[in-house]
Amino acid sequence: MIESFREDVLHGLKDYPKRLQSKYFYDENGTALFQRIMDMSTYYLTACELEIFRDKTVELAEVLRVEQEPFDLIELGAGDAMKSSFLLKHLVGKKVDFNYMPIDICGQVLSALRDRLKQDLPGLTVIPLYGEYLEMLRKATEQSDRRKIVLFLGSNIGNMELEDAHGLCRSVNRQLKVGDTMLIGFDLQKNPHTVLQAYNDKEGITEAFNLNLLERINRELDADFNITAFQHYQTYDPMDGGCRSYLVSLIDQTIRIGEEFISFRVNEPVAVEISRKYTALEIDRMAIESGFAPITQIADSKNWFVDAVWLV
Ligand code: AVJ
Repeated sequence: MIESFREDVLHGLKDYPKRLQSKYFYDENGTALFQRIMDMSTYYLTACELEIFRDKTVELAEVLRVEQEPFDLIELGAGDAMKSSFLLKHLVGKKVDFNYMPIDICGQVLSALRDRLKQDLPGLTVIPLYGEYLEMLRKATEQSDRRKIVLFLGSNIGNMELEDAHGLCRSVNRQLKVGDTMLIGFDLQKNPHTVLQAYNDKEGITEAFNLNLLERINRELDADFNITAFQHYQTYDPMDGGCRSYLVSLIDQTIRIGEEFISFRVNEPVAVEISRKYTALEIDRMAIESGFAPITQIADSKNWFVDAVWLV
């Protein structure tokens, strides 16, 4: 994993314009910072999807056809599984026959999740899968023939450019069989101020979250970034739903990464994250173009966020 991190970082920083991949945010520090983001009042996404899972648990269970047992419930990027826990609790309470397979790229997060679920839901079979989405999904499909329900929550799909998001959904679709289901969380386009504020807090938590990527490169790849020489810059374009964050170099500087050197000009931006916002129409289109049948979209009371249910 270290090798591909180094390759991806160097490849992105030698390109023009420079870029880094936001999937590398989530080391132990980054995961803790993301927890703090989820606690911010302006970061509405978590609260919206939590409301859906808390208040519409029965509806979710129904559209996922959980009465068709047994099945494997696979969660891509499970994190602390706060939202899915409402569904897990409901299913365990109804003695539904299923395995829970959380996938995450943060090992600490996965073992903490397994420990918590052992405590809170002792009747649940948990099979943690540590690694990248598609590799681990492959592992899960190889392990058993049971029907699959794949959860991809939290608008994690938003972290991909449109074509990449389509590509991921198509890859997931190819690994699934007729009758399998995918439930996927999308943040909807809304008032642009609301979106921008969620990613541009004055407390600097989002900035620290972004800068942690440079610190992670220092820690893991023997680099010498001075993080005070970079600044977080956030944009939201309501015309295309792209909410993008950049790290801007504040001075002319040359950074060493292992044995390589990368130069930054003053005010040169590095693209680090997209958190794409969707329309309901784009979501259905994505389902169809990646081989799924869109069944329904379940929204929160503000209609800011939806969990879309797609059938293979
Ligand atoms: C974890 C990918 C859903 O894009 O909204 C939060 C990450 N980045 N604030 C998002 C994030 C900046 C978050 N996701």
